[in-house]
Amino acid sequence: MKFKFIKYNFVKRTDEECLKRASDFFELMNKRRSVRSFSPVKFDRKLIELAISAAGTAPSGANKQPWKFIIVESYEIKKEIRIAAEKEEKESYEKRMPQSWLDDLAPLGTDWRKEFLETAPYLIVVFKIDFTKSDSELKKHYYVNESVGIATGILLASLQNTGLATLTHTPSPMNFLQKILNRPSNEKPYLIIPVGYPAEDAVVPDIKRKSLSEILEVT
Ligand code: IYR
Repeated sequence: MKFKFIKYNFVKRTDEECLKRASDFFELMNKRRSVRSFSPVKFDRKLIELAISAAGTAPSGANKQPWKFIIVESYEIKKEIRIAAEKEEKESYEKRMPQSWLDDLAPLGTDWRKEFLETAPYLIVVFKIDFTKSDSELKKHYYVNESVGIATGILLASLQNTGLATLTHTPSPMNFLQKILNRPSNEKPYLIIPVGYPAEDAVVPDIKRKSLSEILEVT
C-alpha cells in the first residue's frame, strides 16, 4: 500500500535570513557542553516532553521510528539506575577498559562514580527498537543505529535550545536499564541523558573543537 502524497509546505527564506539563522544556530550549539554535575532543581517536565516531540521528528529507515524515550523522575528509580550503572562502570574502569582508553579519558577526569544519575532532576533513557513482533510475525527495522542517533542529536540540540544542560552517558553493558525500566525484549538501551541545570559550581574541561578546515573538505 502506497502513502497518499500531499503538497509539502516548504517555507522559502531569503539568503540573508538563512545566513542569520545558520550562524545563530551554530552559536547556540557551540555553547553546549557536556555537564557532569547537576543542580537538583526541578522544572516543568513539559520542557523535556517538547524536546522528545522534536526528537520524534527525526528521519528513520522506512519511517519505522525505531525509538522509545523514557523519562525517569522518580528518585528511587534514579538511585537504582545509579547503583546498577556504577557497578558496571567500576568493573569497566578497573578491569574491562584497555589502558589506551583509560589514557584517553584521564584528561576528562571521569571515573566509575556517577552521582549525576541521582542528582539530575530527570534522566531520559533512549531505547532503540530493532524489530516489532505482531501475531508471531517478526518485522525487522532498518538503519536503527543511524535513526536513533539522529533522533538523539535532535533531542540534545532541542534541550540546548530550551536552555537546559545535558550529558550523554553510556554505561556499558547497559542491559540493566531494560530490567529496571521494565521494557519489552525488543527495546534495547541506547543512551542515558541526564537533564537539568548545571550545579552552581559546575566546571567543564577547557577543550577545543576541531576547526572547520579540519572537519570539512569540499571537492
Ligand atoms: N562510559 C564511561 C566511560 C566514558 C567513555 C567515553 I568514550 C567518554 O567520552 C566518557 C566516559 C563513563 O561514562 O564514565
